[in-house]
Amino acid sequence: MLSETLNRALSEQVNAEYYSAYLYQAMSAYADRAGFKGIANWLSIQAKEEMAHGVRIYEHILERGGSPSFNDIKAPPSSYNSVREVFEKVLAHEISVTARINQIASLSVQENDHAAYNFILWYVKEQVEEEKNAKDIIAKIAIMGDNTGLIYHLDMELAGRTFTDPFPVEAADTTAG
Ligand code: OFO
Repeated sequence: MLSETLNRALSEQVNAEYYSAYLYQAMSAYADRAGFKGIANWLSIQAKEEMAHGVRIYEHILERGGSPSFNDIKAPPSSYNSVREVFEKVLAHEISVTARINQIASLSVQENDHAAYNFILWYVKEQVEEEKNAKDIIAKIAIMGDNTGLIYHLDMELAGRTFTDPFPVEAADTTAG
């Protein structure tokens, strides 16, 4: 059974994951309008992944006998000045999400809740990947500078991203993270 504190922290994280989805969908709309369809695709798939992250936490709360709470999801910024700014904001956002996830991991340890700790470790690992992905794209953009032709090359590369369910096994096995 989840403690009230962890129930609240996990419910807030569901909200944060949904906000991440909302944020990346807004960024995707900006990229689409700016003519970068591939970057829009990458961000839209990122938004879908964030929804899946949120749903999985929601499921864990229920599996543990908790009660998910639902709060307002704040509106994300919708205007950006450049693709570089978008990805710098993706990285800054992911760093803030990592801090939230680490806090839940610490809370699980404090409360001696091994199931919650085991569950949240998947997210700890995921955040390493999320930050690395954003950093890699920012590094590429830094090399490209203001060369619009090269940005279109990045656009074509990011057009190739496809959605993969982050929890294909866990969805069938409710004891897994
Ligand atoms: Fe849910 O991983 Fe990004 O925020």
